Amino acid sequence: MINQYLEDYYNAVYDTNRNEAFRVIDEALAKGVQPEEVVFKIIVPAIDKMINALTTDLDATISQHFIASQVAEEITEKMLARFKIKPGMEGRVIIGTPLGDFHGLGKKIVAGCLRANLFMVEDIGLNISPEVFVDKAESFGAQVIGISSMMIHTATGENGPKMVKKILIQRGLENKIKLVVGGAPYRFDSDLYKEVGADAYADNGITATKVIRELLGEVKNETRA
Ligand code: B12
Repeated sequence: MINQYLEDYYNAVYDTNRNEAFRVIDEALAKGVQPEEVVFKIIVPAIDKMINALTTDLDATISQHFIASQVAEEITEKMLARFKIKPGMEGRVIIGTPLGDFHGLGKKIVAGCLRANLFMVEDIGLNISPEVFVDKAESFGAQVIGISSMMIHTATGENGPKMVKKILIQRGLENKIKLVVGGAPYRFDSDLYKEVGADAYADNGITATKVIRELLGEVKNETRA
């Protein structure tokens, strides 16, 4: 039954038909599908499928991905409120784009995937200065800062991840708050994250969840030691 809903939901977002996507989810819930199942068995696999479609299907477009991520985020937020286990169990993450970078879609998808996997996520928006990244991480109690850079200069420049890392070190926070990066430049050079001082990198929302979970494990071990 769930696989049918997944297919219907995916087809709806693929056709950028928001109303139909919401209708499919409402019907699934009415037929007894649990909020957790909606997120993990419909929403997340549909995003995953859309990411694959973008790279393999020449007919898939960025606007389809955009609608898919917006709908996914809205539904995920509604479902999280109905989860039996409350969000935040996995840890706290802030995410944003660095100064000069207004590409917000990748960040939104990663935030949606993390929320769907029980992380407490604060999306701090676009064009964020290094100081604000660290200030917000401290005030939110985040163990991980995520920076999404879509352009080479915002990934490698002095006002991006490099400066965030420098500030973390200056404030003695580098073992308490880990830095993870993502976005187009890192997909072309999978070692670039090390050059910008990040602790890790991930190339999509699903792998981001895995990588951030590992970083949280490191923070817990280092805080215990
Ligand atoms: C859509 C787009 C735009 C839109 C952005 C709309 C929006 N609201 O986001 C608009 C039209 C506004 C735009 C503007 C510009 N763009 Co543009 N844009 C793109 C495009 C086509 C797609 C980016 C995108 O959304 N990808 C889809 C998302 C889902 O994929 P993703 O971002 O990679 O995210 C995934 C992973 O990377 C990962 N991830 C992403 N972030 C993070 C963060 C963390 C922490 C983790 C773990 C993982 C992770 O998970 C995500 C989900 O799967 C790219 C081309 C490309 N192929 O990337 C150019 C591109 C990024 N743009 C480019 C340029 C040059 C510009 C402009 C300067 C153009 C201009 N002359 O005005 C401006 C700059 C604006 C600015 N200052 O930011 C260049 C950058 C070139 C470079 N070498 O630096 C690119 C590569 C196009 C090109 N080939 O020239 N752009």
